[in-house]
Amino acid sequence: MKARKVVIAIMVLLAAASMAYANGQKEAAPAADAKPVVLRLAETHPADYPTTLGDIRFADLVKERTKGRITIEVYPASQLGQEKAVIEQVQFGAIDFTRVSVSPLAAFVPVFNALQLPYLYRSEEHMWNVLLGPIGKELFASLEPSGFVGIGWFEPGARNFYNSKRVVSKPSDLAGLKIRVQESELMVGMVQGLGAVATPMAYGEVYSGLQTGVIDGAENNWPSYESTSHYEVAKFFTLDGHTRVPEIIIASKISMSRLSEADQALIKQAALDAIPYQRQLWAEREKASEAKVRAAGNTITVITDKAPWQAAMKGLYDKQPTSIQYLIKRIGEVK
Ligand code: BDP
Repeated sequence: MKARKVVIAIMVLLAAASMAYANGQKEAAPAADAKPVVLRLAETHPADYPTTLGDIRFADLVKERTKGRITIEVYPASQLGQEKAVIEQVQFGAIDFTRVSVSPLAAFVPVFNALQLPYLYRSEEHMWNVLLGPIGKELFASLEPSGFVGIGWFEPGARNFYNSKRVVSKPSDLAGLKIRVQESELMVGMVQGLGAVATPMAYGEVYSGLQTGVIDGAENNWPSYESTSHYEVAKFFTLDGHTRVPEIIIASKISMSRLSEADQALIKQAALDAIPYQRQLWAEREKASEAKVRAAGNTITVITDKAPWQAAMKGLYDKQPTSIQYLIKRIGEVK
């Protein structure tokens, strides 16, 4: 009888000890003996641009929350390459993270075209409700088979046409102008629909393209138009707000798979937590850039009636495959 009680007591003690060990292991594993990790993030914009500052906030949060164990080095100003080449390197795990426009990413994962159609969102708020809701999550998941992990979104502002030749106040004014677009088939289609000549080109080549006359114009938001000095060589700006092309932070699936589950979750959370800061900086920079361009005396044409622009781009919607048509419908239903 006594011996049986002793055996039971020992078993209970052993079970308790092994549970305590397991719990301790769970909590201690990521922090205690894991080695320091240094990862790289590629950014196309200069060091003081809102997306770059958002990337740095993300990196700081990761550093702080891992007590310095994981460092993410942010490389601004296309130091690691132009967006398309960087996305390829992220796919191979040669670069760990990048913040890019969804436009070149859609060349790798075409379902992302659904996020960059012209006049898709009713407002900035509508876009954010899409990105942070179920559709945004599904799109993150759709990146994985191609070797990417979606971790965050940043504010892109609305894009507008600009050129060095003339005032553009209706779509037909664009006829024959050579307009640079991002490296995206959809953007080529959009500009062709407007009757202009679409020239896909990396962002970093646009300034010299405008200066040498290889292209007549391009399209972008206020901060990009200003920070690249495109406004100095293409002085006619048309506020038509044709697209909002979300900015996204992606990680390499190869790089992420080398980290513990807990670290992967921490990184994803840090990217989401950097969003409000970037949005705040964006709002400020958008105003500052507009003020600088206006002060420079550029010709700004405000489009109040967007109907002819929307009509010219309708064909693009009709051309989309059913998977995208389905998403467009769901995006329209988001409040
Ligand atoms: C800017 C995006 C940047 C793109 C660029 C472009 O922030 O990621 O590379 O447009 O037009 O607005 O290529």
